Amino acid sequence: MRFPHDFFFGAASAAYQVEGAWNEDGKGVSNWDVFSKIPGKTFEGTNGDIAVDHYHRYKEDIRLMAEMGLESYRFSVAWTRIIPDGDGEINPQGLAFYNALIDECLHYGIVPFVTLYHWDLPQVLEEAGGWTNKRTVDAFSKYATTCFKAFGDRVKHWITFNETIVFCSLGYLDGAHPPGISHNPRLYFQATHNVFVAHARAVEEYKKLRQYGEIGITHVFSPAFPADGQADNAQAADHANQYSLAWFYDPILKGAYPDYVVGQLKERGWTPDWTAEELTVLKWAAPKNDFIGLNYYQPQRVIKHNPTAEDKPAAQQVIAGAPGKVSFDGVYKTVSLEDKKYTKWGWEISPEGLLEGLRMLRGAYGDIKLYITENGLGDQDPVENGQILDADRVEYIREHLKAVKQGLREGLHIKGYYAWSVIDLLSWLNGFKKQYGFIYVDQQNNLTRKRKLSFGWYKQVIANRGGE
Ligand code: BGP
Repeated sequence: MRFPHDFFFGAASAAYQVEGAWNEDGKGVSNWDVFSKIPGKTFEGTNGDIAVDHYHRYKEDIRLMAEMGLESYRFSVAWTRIIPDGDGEINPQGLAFYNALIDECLHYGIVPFVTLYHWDLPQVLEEAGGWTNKRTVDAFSKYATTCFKAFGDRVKHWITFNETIVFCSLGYLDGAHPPGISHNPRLYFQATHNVFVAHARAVEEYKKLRQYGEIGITHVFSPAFPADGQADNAQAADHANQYSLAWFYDPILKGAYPDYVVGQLKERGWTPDWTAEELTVLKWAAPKNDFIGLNYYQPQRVIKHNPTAEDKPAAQQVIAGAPGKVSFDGVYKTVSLEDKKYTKWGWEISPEGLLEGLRMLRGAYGDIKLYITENGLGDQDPVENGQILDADRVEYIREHLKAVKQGLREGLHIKGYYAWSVIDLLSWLNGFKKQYGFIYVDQQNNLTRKRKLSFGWYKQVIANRGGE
């Protein structure tokens, strides 16, 4: 079986991780521009001031993507280029950059898939409370509408937010992302709710414009499975799925929050400040979502945890991170299992987890339209005689594509696969040490681009529509 002709073989990036040019052409300052410069916050003090200089080298990068046969490029827009102070004046130079980027993609027949928010919030809004302040929701509406109007004639695929669970949990439970707050579940849930409302409003705005494209959201997809057959652990996995899956997917797809979590929040005093009008907007927008984007890296293996004095208050299990953390309410814990394979960063490699998770998702939400918007191997790639021989990445993507293929055989509506990442880029907390790209960026030699082994391999996959 080959992949259908309307299935996109793509790859992804995000503005802060690739663009650089952090203060050029009228761009405003983002929360990451500030946060990454606080000593000790990022790996060896790396930041996105230059990143991989995609802002200046996008033409070369897109030419390489075209050579690879890439069908679609998922990238994000930096809010601070479009509206530098968050909700004030529009910056024409910011619009010009993305117009040029989009046109360059279209010139080669590469379909642009645009994420509006991949974590770089205007600093002015962050200082006013970020996603916990409803002013940010209004500001996002204005920003999103500006993008739809400016680019919507050529961009027909929109993702509002990337991984709400990650930027909210790392921002308000773990303190590892801006605004750097730890152990505050009340703010965490408030921020997630505000993001869902901002998403719903953007869907509303987009549909009003009648641009006849599609709009959705990208969530982390890290389904939880019990570590073994014990009933307690099965219950703990259910609990994990309620908090890390249902809390995020239900308001988008069902237009209402899961009763179980709502009850728990009430008991603990963590219920967000939500209005009847906001809850109605969620309900209204739910059936208008065109798709859900899934970022799949690994499943969660879960056991029940009995909190002790030492580990409370516990940090949030960060979904995209390595196992070993206790959930923020202390109820469960994620573990590594001896019979599983892990990356150098301790992320489980499990194509089966993707397939099983997809089946679980269908059970909960029916036959929805899906894109795999991120999946890939973070590695320190082996360089031999100047060649980047990332055979492990080839193996990783090959196996995950097989799982996607099996999902298609079973009738799932998966419409595309975006490898993370198209090019080596800045990892938020791991700097340039951890690479994901098909295109290598030589940090020692003026950021020169080189094709990796995986580049030629993915090219073949695309040319043969999934046959090798
Ligand atoms: C996802 C993010 C990406 C990317 C990826 C890999 O959570 O959407 O932006 O960073 O994870 O993460 P890392 O760089 O931490 O390995």
